[in-house]
Amino acid sequence: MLIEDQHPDSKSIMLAVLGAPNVGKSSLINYMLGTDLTIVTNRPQTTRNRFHCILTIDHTEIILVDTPGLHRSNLEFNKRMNEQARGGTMGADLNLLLIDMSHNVLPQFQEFARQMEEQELAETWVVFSKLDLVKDPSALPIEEIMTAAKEIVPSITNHYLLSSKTGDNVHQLTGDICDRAPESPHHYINGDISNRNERFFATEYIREQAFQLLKEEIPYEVAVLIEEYRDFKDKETRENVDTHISAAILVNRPSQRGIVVGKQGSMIKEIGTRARKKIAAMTGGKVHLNLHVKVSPKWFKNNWVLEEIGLPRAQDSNRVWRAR
Ligand SMILES: Nc1nc2c(ncn2[C@@H]2O[C@H](COP(=O)(O)OP(=O)(O)O)[C@@H](O)[C@H]2O)c(=O)[nH]1
Ligand SMILES: [Mg+2]
Repeated sequence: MLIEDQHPDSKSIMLAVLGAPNVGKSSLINYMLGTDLTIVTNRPQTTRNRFHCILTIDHTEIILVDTPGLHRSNLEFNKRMNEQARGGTMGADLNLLLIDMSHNVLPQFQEFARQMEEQELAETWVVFSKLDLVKDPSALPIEEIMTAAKEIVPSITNHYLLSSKTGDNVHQLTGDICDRAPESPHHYINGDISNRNERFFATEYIREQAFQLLKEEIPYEVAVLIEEYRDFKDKETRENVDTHISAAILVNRPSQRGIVVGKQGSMIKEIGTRARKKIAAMTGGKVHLNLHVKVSPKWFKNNWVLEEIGLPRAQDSNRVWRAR
């Protein structure tokens, strides 16, 4: 959708934010937006869906597409996440390929090229992330690395070294993105920061806390389904005063129920308390959050659940009966 009657200097650019799990894609987006919109944890594969985050600077609209990190897998669930990641490059004017500087960098380019298969990519800027973790960045043979990288990913034209923790060099990147943006009407109303609604982010914030608080493999076997989401508005001001949310935390195995509930309900209470704070910061009103745990064996193979959490069938989905 295009918004009519726009300023003649309007510019708009869409960027796909790409890279392996845990390289710092969501952190960079949050830093650029200036809010903790998209969820960040110290575990790989936290982001499961792709969505738009929007930042407007003067008359320039920057649409950042957060994507799950690409990773090799034959599991249906992972195939659908990979599809979300690959689909993020469609329609993008520019790709930001994040490479974690605190690890060996060239294999990350190779893995990216393998994952993208033969897909044609728009112009790609490399973002070497986590600069703060590198002791002596000037000792890195960046020019050599870039020459090798361009052979692996030919769409690369430019590169940045930055940290989303300290903010070093992020403004330089943001400025260059603004300069690169083509003249175009805006796609979102000024003030919108995402194409996903508060209900989507509510599930994300619950999942974020589950990811942070639960140990080992359990977070990966957790999904969050909203069962009820109701806003109550003030009769006069029409402002949100109260949001009532009921959500189920799905687990794969009966033994996981007790772990998510915790001793005398302490774990689920903690997840709820932390998530509620983040949701309330988003809605600006009071939030009543009711969480319960539901055992749903192999939910990650269940098409209904996958659709419900925003992962429709992928091109290479296992099911032969997929809808065309
Ligand atoms: N030290 C440091 N850590 C970072 C930086 N960017 C991200 N991280 C951490 O790396 C982890 C993964 O970040 P996240 O943004 O979720 O990565 P994503 O999976 O690519 O979206 C989190 O623990 C972040 O706090 C950075 O610039 N410096
Ligand atoms: Mg992420």
